Amino acid sequence: MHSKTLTLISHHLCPYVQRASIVLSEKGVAFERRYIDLSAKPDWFLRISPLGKVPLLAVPRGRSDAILFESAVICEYLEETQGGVPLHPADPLLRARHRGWMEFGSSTLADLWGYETTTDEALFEVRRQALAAKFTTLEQELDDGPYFAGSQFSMVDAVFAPVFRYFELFEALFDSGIFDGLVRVNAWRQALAVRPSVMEAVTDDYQDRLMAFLCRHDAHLLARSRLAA
Ligand SMILES: N[C@@H](CCC(=O)N[C@@H](CS)C(=O)NCC(=O)O)C(=O)O
Repeated sequence: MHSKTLTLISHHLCPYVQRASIVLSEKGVAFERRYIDLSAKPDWFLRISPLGKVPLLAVPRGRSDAILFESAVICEYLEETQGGVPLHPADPLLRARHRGWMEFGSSTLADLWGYETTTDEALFEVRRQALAAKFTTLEQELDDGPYFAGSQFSMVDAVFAPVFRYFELFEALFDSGIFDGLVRVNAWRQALAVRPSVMEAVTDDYQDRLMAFLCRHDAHLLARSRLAA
């Protein structure tokens, strides 16, 4: 690839892509997007993506771009190289703790994948409980907000905003109880949902695409929503 500006190789539903998009927007960095179909990965993509996954960040450099893979790596690179507001704490100990919570976000996404794709009722319940436990742990970590670390938006917020976005549709379909009584987590969800960088990280048809994804997987979540109707 030979790009003129930073280019984020994307997929419309990918939460890891959204992390990078949010960080780019928060830092006021101009970038382009190139969407790919993960069910029919183009050859040019397979040649440059070591794990065959999005996101990739193509960084203009001489005759051919440097390609970065793995969302956390991309976010850290942007933090180190781009201006704008720092998204990590200056204190090394606090920064290390934030990186731990970013990893906690990835683990939450792994639970979410099972929750949204399984056709099996028992497995769905296991994942529902795992997600409830994750958010209960977060409730204990949060302070007065509105963001993870208080008044300043951080990298941990960029990781959790795409996690919470799933639930804008999922909770409308079926009241899972996952967020019951989690006052701080619920306030955090609301603050993230209206942040411009978060809103701009997906296209307007995001919810339609997510619904189509659930239908393609014949997700148990849809069966629960039919029961609840
Ligand atoms: N650890 C990776 C995870 C990225 C990832 O799982 N991306 C998914 C889409 S959300 C993907 O590209 N999947 C394609 C595949 O596994 O074939 C990161 O943080 O970037």
